[in-house]
Amino acid sequence: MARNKADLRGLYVITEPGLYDPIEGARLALEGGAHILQLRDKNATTRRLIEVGSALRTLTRTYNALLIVNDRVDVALAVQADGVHLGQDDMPIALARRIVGERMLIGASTETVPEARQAEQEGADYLGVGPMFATATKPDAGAPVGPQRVREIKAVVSLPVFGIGGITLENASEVLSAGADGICVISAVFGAPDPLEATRQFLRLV
Ligand code: 3NM
Repeated sequence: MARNKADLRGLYVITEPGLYDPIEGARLALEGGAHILQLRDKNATTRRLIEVGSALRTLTRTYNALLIVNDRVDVALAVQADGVHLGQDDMPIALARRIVGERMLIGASTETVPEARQAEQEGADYLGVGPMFATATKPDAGAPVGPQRVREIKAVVSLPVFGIGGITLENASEVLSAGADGICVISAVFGAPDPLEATRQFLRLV
């Protein structure tokens, strides 16, 4: 499955069932040009994750985009995703690597420079760094770390870095100017009146 790591840049859109139907939302984001799509649903059953993930696998192949599954190594393998994204409380990266092998991408959520260094040492392929700004989408996210954190992390790791958290059309350029290889967005796309148009506008920035 795994694709070239050079694909790890650009616009990374994450599903949020509370805001938009994940399959229809994914179709709009991909039509708008999103490069990477993540299946994220903290409440779905395993059966439902596999159903939605399989549909997203078909869509992402059609649009030549990467598919990443949040948290769940087993679901990522089951739907033949390109990668799995792991938070600080999920399976340790090195252990996930033993399970998924070298071909699958592993992303890691990091907030601090030590976490970023550690994720790189454990074998992550890319980092999500955030929250960049205040976000209502993830109530348990910590205080915003700001685009400066991207600059600090890019100075010490050699992995692609995506800013995440509270990113909008208005502030995305601050994150990119800090050296981010891409941006992750949820509500700025799926909370927008027209997710397709919102995606197209982000595409002009990345
Ligand atoms: N992870 P929005 S912030 C899923 O900081 C997620 O690691 C974050 O949603 C982190 O684009 C976040 O609507 C929510 O702010 C991002």
